[in-house]
Amino acid sequence: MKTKRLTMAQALIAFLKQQYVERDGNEQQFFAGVWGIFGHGNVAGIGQALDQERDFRYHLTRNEQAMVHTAAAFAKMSNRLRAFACTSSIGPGATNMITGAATATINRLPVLLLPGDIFARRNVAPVLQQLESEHSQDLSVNDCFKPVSRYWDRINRPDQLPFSLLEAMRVLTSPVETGAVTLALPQDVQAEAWDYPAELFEKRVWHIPRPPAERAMLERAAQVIRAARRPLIVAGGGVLYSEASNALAQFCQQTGIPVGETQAGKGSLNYDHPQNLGAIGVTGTPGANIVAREADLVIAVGTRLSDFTTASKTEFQNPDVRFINLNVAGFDAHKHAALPLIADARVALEELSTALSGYRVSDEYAVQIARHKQEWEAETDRLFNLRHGPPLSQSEVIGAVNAFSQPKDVVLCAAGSLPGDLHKLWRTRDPKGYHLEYGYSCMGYEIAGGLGVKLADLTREVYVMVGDGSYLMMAQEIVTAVAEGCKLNIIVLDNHGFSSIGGLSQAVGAGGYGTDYRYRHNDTGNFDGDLLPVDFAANAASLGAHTIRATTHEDLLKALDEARNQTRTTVVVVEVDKEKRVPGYESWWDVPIAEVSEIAAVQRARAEYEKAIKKERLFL
Ligand SMILES: Cc1ncc(C[n+]2csc(CCOP(=O)(O)OP(=O)(O)O)c2C)c(N)n1
Ligand SMILES: [Mg+2]
Repeated sequence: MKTKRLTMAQALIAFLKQQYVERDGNEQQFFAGVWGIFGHGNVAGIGQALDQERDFRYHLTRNEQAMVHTAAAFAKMSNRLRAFACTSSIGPGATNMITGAATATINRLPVLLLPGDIFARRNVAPVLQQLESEHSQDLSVNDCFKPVSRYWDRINRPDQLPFSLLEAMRVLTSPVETGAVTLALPQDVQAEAWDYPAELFEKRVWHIPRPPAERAMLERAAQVIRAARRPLIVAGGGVLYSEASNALAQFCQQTGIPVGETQAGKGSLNYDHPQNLGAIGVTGTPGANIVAREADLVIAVGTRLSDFTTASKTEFQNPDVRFINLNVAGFDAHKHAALPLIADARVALEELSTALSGYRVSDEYAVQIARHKQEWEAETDRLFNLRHGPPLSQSEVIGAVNAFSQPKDVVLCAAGSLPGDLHKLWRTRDPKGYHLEYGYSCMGYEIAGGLGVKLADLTREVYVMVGDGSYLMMAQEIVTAVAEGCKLNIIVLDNHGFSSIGGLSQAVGAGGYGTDYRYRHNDTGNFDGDLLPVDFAANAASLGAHTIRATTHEDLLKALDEARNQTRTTVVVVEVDKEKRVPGYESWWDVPIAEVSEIAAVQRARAEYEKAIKKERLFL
C-alpha cells in the first residue's frame, strides 16, 4: 500500500482540499477554506499544516462564535453545496463555537468544526484551560458540542482520522442529516505522524441526491390535493436548498394553490408571483394567515413547522385540516401526522405537477387570493411611506433599503424586531435575496453572517440590517470584512434598546422592564435614567468602516447611494422610533404569562392568554 507520512493535522487539511460535491451534474469543491483563531491548542498542529498548505485558504476571524456564523451563512447562501471548516484552540476558543454550532445545526447548515482538545497523552494534565473532572479523564469542554452537532468525534490517535473524516463528509453533504460536524483534535495528536494511505488524499466526489417520492405516496398525495377545496402551500428553506423555486412557481401557476413563506423559505417565489401570499405565521401577512386558518389541506414543503410558522399550533383552525409534508427528511415529513412525501422538493413538485394535470382551485378561492395580495401591497406601501419622525419608523427604513437595493442584492438579519418586519414587508425578487437566520434567532449573527454571504457571491451587494442590541453583541467582524476586502452595507437601526423584547415585555405585563439602554438612575436604582450616549458611527469608524449618519428619509436615501459607491464596508447609522412598530396580523405566539401576580396588567394579559391558548391544536 502506498502511504504518506503526515501529521494528523497535515492529513486532515490534505483530505479537506480533495473533497468535492456534485448535484445535477455540477461539480464543485466543497470546502472554500478554513476560518480560525490560533492558540496553543491548534497553532503547532492545524496552524502548521495550513502554513504548509497555503492553497487551502485561511481566514482570520475576531471571534470564534462569529466565524461559525460566517461559515453557516456561506453554506446557506451556497444552498449547502459549499462549506467552511473552522479551527480553534482548546478551551474558550473551542467553547466560543458552541453557540455557532447550535445555530448551524438548528438551521440544518453544514459547518465543520475543529476545536483543539486536551492532550490525549494525559501525563502533563491538567493542561492550561483544561476542565478537570474527578469522575472521568475521558471528558473535556468539547463534550459540550455533542448535542449541537450532527456528528461528533474525538481523534485520540492519528490512525483514527480517516474513518472519522468519511463519516464527517457523509453527514455534511447529506441534505437530511447536515448541520455542525465536530471533530475534536487533542493538541498532541494533531502533531503526531502516521503513514496515511495515499488513497485518502485522492479526489473524492460526494453526490448530493435528489430522491424521488415513492410512487404510491405521490399518487395518494395527488388524490388528496384533488379532493381539497382550500389547499395552501407552506414554503420553507428546503425549497431554496433544493433550488425548487421554478418548480414551485410552475406548480402554483398551474394549480392556483397559494403559498405562505416561512422565514427560511422567503424568496421561494418572487413577491409579485400571483400565488404568493407572503410571510406566514406569527410574523405573517393577513392574507396568508386567514387562508391558513381556513385551509383544509396544508402542503408543507421543506419546512420544520416551527412555532413561528404554526403560530404555536394555532395557525390552522379548520377542524378537517390535513397535512402533506414534502420533505427530504423523514423526521419533518411525519410532523403533524402528515401524509409523508419523503423526497427532494424539486423532483416531487415536478412530479406532482404532472399528476395534477387539469386540476385547479375554484374561481372563488382564486379571487380571494388575488384580493389578499392586493390589500397586502397597499398595506406595505403604507408602512414604507409613513414619513414618521425623525426618528424614522423602522418600516420606512426597510422600505428605503428595499427600494434602493437591486433585485439580486441580499438583505440579511437574525434577531430583534427586524426579522418580523422584514418577513412581512421585504419584497423579495430573487430566491437568494432574503437571508434570515431565524432558527436560532441568534443576536450577533448579522455582521458575521453578512461576511459569509458576500464570500459566497461577490457579485451581490449585501445589506446587513442590524439592531443596536445585536450590533453591540458582535460588531467586531467589521474588522474582518475590512481585512478581507469584503464590502458589506451595514444599516444599524438604533432604537436605544430592545424594541422586540421591550414590546413583548409590555404584552406580558412586565412594562418593558430592563429592555432600554439607559443609565442606572440614582433615585430609582433602575435603568430609567437618560439614554446612553453610544456613538455607533464612531464605533464602526474605529473598526475601519466608512460610516454615515442618517436622520431623515432624505439622509437615508443619500447614505444608501453613498454606500453603494464605496468599495469599503460601509455602516449607515439611523435612529428609529422604538414605539412605532409594524403591527401583527391575524396571528399569535405562545409566550406563557405569569399565572399569579398583584399587577393588573399581568392579570389582564393572563386572562387573554388563557383564552388564546385554547386554540392550540394537537394534530395527532
Ligand atoms: C444571543 C441572544 N441573546 C438574547 C436574545 C433575546 N433577544 C431577542 S431580540 C433581543 C433584543 C435585540 O435588540 P436589538 O438588536 O436592538 O433589536 P430591536 O429589538 O431593538 O429591534 C433579545 C435580547 C437573542 N435572540 N439572542
Ligand atoms: Mg434595538
